[in-house]
Amino acid sequence: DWTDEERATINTVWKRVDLEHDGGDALGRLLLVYPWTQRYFSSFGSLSNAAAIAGNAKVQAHGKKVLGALDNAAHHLDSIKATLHDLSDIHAHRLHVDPENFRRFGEVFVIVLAGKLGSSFSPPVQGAVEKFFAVVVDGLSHEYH
Ligand code: ZNH
Repeated sequence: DWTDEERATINTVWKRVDLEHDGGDALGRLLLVYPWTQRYFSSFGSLSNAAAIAGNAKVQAHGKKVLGALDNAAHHLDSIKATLHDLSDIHAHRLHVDPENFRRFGEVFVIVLAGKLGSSFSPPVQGAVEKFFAVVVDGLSHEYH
């Protein structure tokens, strides 16, 4: 359940998200900081260093796709699990992505946001964003069994 303050905070923060670029930035960080996550993206071409990752159009395009799903979740705070049901099923049974990576993606996304928002990324803002990602990770992990 969300407090009015959490809802307002997530709404405000989400307006600052750049749907075009922030997902690619976060995915790029994931691939660099946790290089073993690159195994899921063997068709993406060179991911050998920061410049290759940043300049990789497939990484950017995939980050945008991921962020589109997060955008949808941010607009359906009361039904995140249902909203992510099909994606959870795909990641569990077709893509076989270790769900631990959803948590890691949340962490790098929080870091991207913190960098953008600077001093307006206050502790309460971080709290609301972390809670949002916890619920998203829970939803994405739901069909793993
Ligand atoms: Zn993921 C895919 C979302 C995380 C891996 N994804 C995907 C998609 C989406 C997503 C929307 C598309 C689907 C279709 O096509 O139908 N993701 C997502 C989200 C998240 C994620 C929301 C979080 C938050 N993923 C992730 C991670 C990983 C992944 C972390 C690893 C590491 N995905 C993936 C893959 C894929 C996907 C591999 C497929 C790709 C291609 O294109 O093939």
